[in-house]
Amino acid sequence: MSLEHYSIIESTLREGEQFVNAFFTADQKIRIARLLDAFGVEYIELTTPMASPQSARDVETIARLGLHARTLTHVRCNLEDARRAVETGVNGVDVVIGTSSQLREFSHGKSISEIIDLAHEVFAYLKTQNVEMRFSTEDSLRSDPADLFRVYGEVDKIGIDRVGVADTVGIGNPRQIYQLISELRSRVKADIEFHGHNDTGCAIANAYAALEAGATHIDTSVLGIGERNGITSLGGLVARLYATDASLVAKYNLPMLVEIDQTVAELVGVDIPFNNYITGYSAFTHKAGIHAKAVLNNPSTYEVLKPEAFGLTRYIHIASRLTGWNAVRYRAEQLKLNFTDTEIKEITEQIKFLSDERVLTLDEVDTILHNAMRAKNGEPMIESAISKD
Ligand code: HCA
Ligand code: CU
Repeated sequence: MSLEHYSIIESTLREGEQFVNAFFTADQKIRIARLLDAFGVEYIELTTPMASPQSARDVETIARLGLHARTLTHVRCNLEDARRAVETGVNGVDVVIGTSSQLREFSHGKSISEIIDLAHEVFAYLKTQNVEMRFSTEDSLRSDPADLFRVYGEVDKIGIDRVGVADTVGIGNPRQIYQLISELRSRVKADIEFHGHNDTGCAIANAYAALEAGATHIDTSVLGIGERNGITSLGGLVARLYATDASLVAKYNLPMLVEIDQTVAELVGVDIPFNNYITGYSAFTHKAGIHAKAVLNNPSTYEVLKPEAFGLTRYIHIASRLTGWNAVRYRAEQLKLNFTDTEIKEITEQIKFLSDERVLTLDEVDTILHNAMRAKNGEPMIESAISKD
């Protein structure tokens, strides 16, 4: 298991640009690159300079920012693309070509032998250029394993740095990814990268299985944005690794995730999904009385991620019929209101009763608490939002 020595290849500025709503300007790309760099990702992958003149200028600009992260650009397996990639000044070139029968037939029309010949030509050139070299097989999961291992074996003999497995269509499950990467690990010397799409909800689990099987590099994008519904998300991978062992992600500036997710969400015109890993609206909210009681005693009862590690705080939701008196007492203490347990239990019954009638807000619950204290002290009630209805 190479979990301790993995690197993130952050592809928001390549795969992420393939998300339907992504139209990053040069300034926006620089902003994203700097945020990711400050977070501490090891690599930033950029759209091919062949895409458009502006794309080429943007790769050149970001390659010259002097980031800590190494810059990569992503190109097709041909000499012209490889030359143009090197000219941009990036640290590494990620070469990709489809190996499944679907892509060989309907995309580039090349046989496995022709793919191997092209790879020889491209890497013979790149080897003279002092750049990191990666070769990846698009649609690896639907490729014939015999073809895959033949191609990977050939590029490994050339002495490239990294081979990539790409689940381009999101069809793989963790067991299949584990098997494929384990087999590949036993066959090549090169580092192994995994790139997984999320069409069937397995992208994070697959990336994790890849690491367990010996992969050394994982592709991510912020919020998982990419073609269709995207790939392994940066925050999701971090959450998965943190839950295994917080030291695995100690190298990253975790509190920056919130700003990173918010920035990219805004730039592509979406909200952060409510159920997003770490930064989702409800990620650290506890509601049922039984959960709230235990979390108040010890957060690890229902939290495998510590909100404080990400600069966030947990929230105990009390304005519902599922609430419990421990949670209500906690809220009363926050408001500096002292009740006996019997009183708190009565107030809790009142909250439950009202919640059965309609949705309550936290403000309304606070008013109930304040009024209970006033009643206890013989003071007049404050005007209650509840009675207005
Ligand atoms: C794509 C290409 C790719 C490449 C992945 C890689 C994929 O189809 O847009 O270079 O490893 O998913 O296969 O993103
Ligand atoms: Cu992809």
